[in-house]
Amino acid sequence: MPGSAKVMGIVNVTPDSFSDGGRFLDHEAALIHARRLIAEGADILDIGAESTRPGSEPVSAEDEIARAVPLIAAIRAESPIAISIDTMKPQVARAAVEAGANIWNDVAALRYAPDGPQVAAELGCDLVLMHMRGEPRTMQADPQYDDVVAEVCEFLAERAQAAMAAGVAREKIWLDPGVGFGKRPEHNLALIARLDAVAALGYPVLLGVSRKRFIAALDPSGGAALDGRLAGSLAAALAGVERGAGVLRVHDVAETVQALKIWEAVAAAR
Ligand code: HH2
Repeated sequence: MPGSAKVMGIVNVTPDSFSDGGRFLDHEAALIHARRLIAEGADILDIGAESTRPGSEPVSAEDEIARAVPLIAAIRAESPIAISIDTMKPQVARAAVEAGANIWNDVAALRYAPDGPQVAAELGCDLVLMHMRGEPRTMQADPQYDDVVAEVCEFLAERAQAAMAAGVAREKIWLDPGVGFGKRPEHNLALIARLDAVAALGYPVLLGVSRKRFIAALDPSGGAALDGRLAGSLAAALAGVERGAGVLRVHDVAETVQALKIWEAVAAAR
């Protein structure tokens, strides 16, 4: 139902340092951040151990597991909050679910490895299938679409079918148009504007617009820095909720919770 969106808070554990000391400090900082997002009202925490920013380099499954799993276990030891693992790799998803994660957030929509659909079915957790054109290292090179909304919807419907064909239950599947993943600003805007078309596929819709580059494209002066994109992030998120987004993936949990409260109160006051 439009107007009752959940908030998924982003917790990245992507250290610059690979030394043991660096890893421990990154873990502690991520745990403190997770606690803060829970206190601010997050419904879900999304744990990411591999950056998927445009141009980012891949990380090995072993490194992803070494970063994400201790953090998931530590959060799970102190909170019943829903936890998602943001990974393309089935073996990372498996290790994360064994450590207490409830959701596999897969930006590759089960295309990264041949055993993806099978592992998703075995894990039995909730599953986010996201649209991405290309792969993170090169996806922003020159993305082209004839009809971005129709093409994204067609892709998501096909990936949901592929997941179900492997044994994933229909009610476990969420869809995400993948804002910023192989898309120009006008593609991102069209997808937000027509998010109702994604919602019409009949699955819950997740939307991730927080601090993304299209905000800077529309507001080059204010949005140049990541911390100058909050207002734009909130505006885009609420536009998505109005069109059927059920989950918002965000960095700024407290601000998003407040924006949703006001938006929902206004919607209820009609
Ligand atoms: N965006 C990013 C990562 N994971 N998952 C879903 N389902 N939808 C998204 O839009 C999405 C996602 C962007 O990641 P990155 O640029 O690496 O940075 P951050 O994790 O800080 O948002």
